[in-house]
This record gives sequence, C-alpha cells and structure tokens, in this order.
Amino acid sequence: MEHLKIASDNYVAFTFFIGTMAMMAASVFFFFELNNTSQKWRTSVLVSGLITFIAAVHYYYMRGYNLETGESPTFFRYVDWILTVPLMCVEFYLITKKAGAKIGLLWKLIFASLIMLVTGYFGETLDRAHSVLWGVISGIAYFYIVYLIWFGEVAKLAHTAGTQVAKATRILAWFVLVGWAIYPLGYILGTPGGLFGVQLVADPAAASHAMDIVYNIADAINKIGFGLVIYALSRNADN
Ligand SMILES: *C/C=C(C)/C=C/C=C(C)/C=C/C1=C(C)CCCC1(C)C
Repeated sequence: MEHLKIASDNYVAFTFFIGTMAMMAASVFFFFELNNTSQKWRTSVLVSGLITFIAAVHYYYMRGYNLETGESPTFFRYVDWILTVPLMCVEFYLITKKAGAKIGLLWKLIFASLIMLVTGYFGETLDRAHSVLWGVISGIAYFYIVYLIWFGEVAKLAHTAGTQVAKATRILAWFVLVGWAIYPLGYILGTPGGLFGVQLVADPAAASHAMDIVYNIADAINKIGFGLVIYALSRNADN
C-alpha cells in the first residue's frame, strides 16, 4: 500500500494528528500523577486519565481512517463520546459525592447525555433529512444537563462541599456551558439542515471538513481542560 502523508493544507488530518498526540500526552500525565495524588482524589484523577486515554485510542483510529478515506469517522466519533461523556458525568458525581450526592443524580446525568448523543447520531447519519429536529431534541437534553450543573442538584451540592469543590464545579460548569456548546456549532456546519434551514457551508465536503475541525478542537478543550480542572482541585483541596 502507498504510504499516506498529511498534506500541509489538510487541516482535518492535521487536527486528528495533533488531537491524538495531545490526548496521549494528557493520559500519560494524569496516570503518572496518580502516585502523587491523595487517596481522596485518586479516583477522580484516574477518571480524567481514562477520558483522555479512551479519546487517544479513538483519535489514533480516526486519524488513520480520515487519512486513508478522506471521510469523516462519524461512527467512531460517537463511540468515543458515548464512552467519555458519561465518564465526565461520573466526575461531577465523584466531586459532589462528599457533599452527599446520590447515585440517582449520576443516572440522571448519564441518561440525559445518552439522549443528547444518540439523537445527535441519528441527525448526522441515519436521518440526515431531519437533522434540525434531531439537533433540537439533542439540544433539550443538553440544556437539561446545563440546568442540573448550574442551578440543579450539582450546583446545590457543590455549594455545601467546601470552597475548593464549589470553585472547581463552577469552572467545570463553564466548560459544559461554553466548551460543550462548540459541538452543536460543528453539527450546524456539517448537517444538511444547517441552522434551522440556513446552510452555513454549502459544499457537502467542505461542510463535513468544517465539522471535523470544530469537533477536534472542542474535544481537546473539553477533555484535556476538564481533566486539568479536576487535577488542580486534587492539588488545591485542603484535605
Ligand atoms: C469529549 C466529548 C464531549 C464532551 C462531547 C460532547 C458533545 C456534545 C455536548 C454534543 C452535543 C450536540 C448537541 C447539543 C446538538 C447537536 C448534536 C450534538 C450531539 C453535536
């Protein structure tokens, strides 16, 4: 087989490559730091490492897939998200558990995230003709997660869990509100329904490329940044 190289103007392949390396480096960092992490925070930092590690494996695969086919690796993108987004819900549960979070809260977050992702997958693949409808349903589940974290149970528990946990939860809440909002932007760019019928990128190939670049940037911010907030909490918390 011919050796495939990344053309210098192939930004999609390049961001898959950088994404792979960044996720790998972050995983090594989180895993090695476990040794210097207090017992109380070890599971949280471990989960940060698992999130970036799972992403690293998917990025490695997606990088090769995209380079060889020139296509968007939608299926494995969603496999990655379906594994890593619930683990981010686990992070919220773990840091509020000390303030009395119940397992029911974790299930609510996971259930909403699965609705968000499965409906998004439908809109991107199985029923592209109704991408706006699926995007709206996905968006409702997304806003429910935002609600739980900003005003609902997560916010209330974080408030009583000490200043460091409250501060970290507030930063993570910003990740969910702003960092996660990058994904619907990618979806709007890449699906035929656009923004309620307004197509932002007309050419289908260009639209799909734009979507991948936006998703790749969002993943780096949200997976590595999110993990670093948890890591910082494990260093700053007084106990
Ligand atoms: C590590 C991966 C993460 C944090 C992925 C998050 C994905 C989302 C928040 C996706 C949200 C979507 C909508 C809110 C509407 C359109 C469809 C999605 C799935 C792109």
